[in-house]
Amino acid sequence: MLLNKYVDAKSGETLSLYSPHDESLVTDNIQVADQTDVEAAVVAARIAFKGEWSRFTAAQRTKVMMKFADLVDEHASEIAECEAKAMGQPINIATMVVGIVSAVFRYYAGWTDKLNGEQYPEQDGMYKIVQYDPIGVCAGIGAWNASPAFFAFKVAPAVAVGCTFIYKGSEKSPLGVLQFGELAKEAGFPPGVINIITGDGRAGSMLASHMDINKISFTGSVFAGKKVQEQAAKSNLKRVVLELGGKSPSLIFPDADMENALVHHSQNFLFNTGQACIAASRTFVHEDIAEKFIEQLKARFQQFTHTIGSPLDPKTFLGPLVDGKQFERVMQFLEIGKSEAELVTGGGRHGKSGWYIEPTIFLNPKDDARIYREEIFGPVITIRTFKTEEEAIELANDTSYGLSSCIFTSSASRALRIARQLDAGNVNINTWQTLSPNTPFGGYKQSGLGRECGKQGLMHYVEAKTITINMSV
Ligand code: TXE
Repeated sequence: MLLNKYVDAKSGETLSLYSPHDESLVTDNIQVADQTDVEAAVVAARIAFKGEWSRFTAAQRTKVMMKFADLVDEHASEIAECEAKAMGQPINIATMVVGIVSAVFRYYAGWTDKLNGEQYPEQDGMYKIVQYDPIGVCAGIGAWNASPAFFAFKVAPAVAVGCTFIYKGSEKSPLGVLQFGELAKEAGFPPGVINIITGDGRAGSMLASHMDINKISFTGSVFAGKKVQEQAAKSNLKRVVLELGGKSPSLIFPDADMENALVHHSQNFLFNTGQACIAASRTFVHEDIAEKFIEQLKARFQQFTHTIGSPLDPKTFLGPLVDGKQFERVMQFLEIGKSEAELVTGGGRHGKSGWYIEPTIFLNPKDDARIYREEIFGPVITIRTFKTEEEAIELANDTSYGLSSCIFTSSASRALRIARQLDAGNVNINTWQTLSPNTPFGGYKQSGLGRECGKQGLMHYVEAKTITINMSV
């Protein structure tokens, strides 16, 4: 989507998309952007940034952002259907994800006239003002597991402060995001403000290394995230925000509400078929309640097997994995896991067609087990037991990731005592990870760099400028 029009890529190359439900062809016409296409998008974004978009008042930016949010809500079912067809996200979950888009755009539409600067009284004859300028032309690269939401987390704060944007969704779920191009035009965004390109890692790499892009925000694997940061440094040192993977811990104490813990470790863990960076896939349960918890969780996982179905069926809760590559990857982890831990339930393919996996529980993985150390990104949870609070904290923090974490206890003091000691950007007490537009989301350690959502997410799209005035002349 360039200058508010859909255009074919100059590359002439296309990608095909197959349904993860039955491997049927969804489309063979996903355009693959090449350097010429990326260049055209950057030029359009730069012209808009310096031109018409810079003349929009804050109130006018708010107006088009709010209109965009309304249009997204009006077209939620079509957008959700695109996601269900492309990556197999159950239609009800996909519709919920689309709801995040309008919520985030409405939240940031409220910020357009509230990012005030600072003023410092005259000292040593100098009067100082700090103002926040929009960074300029920004780019975003998204993953496939919540494509519309990743678009909103990146584009909404950027346009709210006056930046312009080039967005590339994942080649595994490009269709929903492509709908936003038409809606942005209808909402009143001038040509060049929001540009959407499609393609794979090559197009992403062109964005990360482009000399006239001032900032890039990436959601995806640690491997690709490091490549983006490397390319950003080697090109023009563009600013970088990375939202990467996780292998998040969850601690369950004897005084936890058992039903609440079971719901969160079954239904909420299996949400999106476990394809969530925030999934607490390393569960630690106190030894006093372990046997009962594991027995009941096993029963829940087996019940959820009956919710597996077509992504387009509103009754489906568990859909297929996004594609054959992910399916093979998770199946490999299942086989490896059988030699690294005790298989409690699941452990194989569900059915004979489509990328469906049985909800799986592994118990007591070895400390160096791959299923315990690596992000699997599927409906696969590992469980270990612990005796003391200190041991639980040590186990929880023993990972290269630091995205999310959960604590299940009825003691507020214990919850806060532990929360302070967990190396994670998000700590959830008696609940699962919930994303909210007004609080920062991001990870410690190799789970990322920077934050999205909240004021912190906004500040990544401005540069602070200190103006000093000599009051003696
Ligand atoms: O991610 P990739 P994939 C993890 C999860 C998953 C694994 C692989 O473990 O199994 O990553 O998933 C673009 N320069 N997460 O293959 O490869 C690519 O086109 C610039 C966790 O989907 O990271 C796509 O748009 N861009 C994560 C995006 O990066 C590049 C969600 C993501 O692709 C690039 C997704 C490059 N060198 C996967 N290589 C989360 N945090 O939720 C690829 N891309």
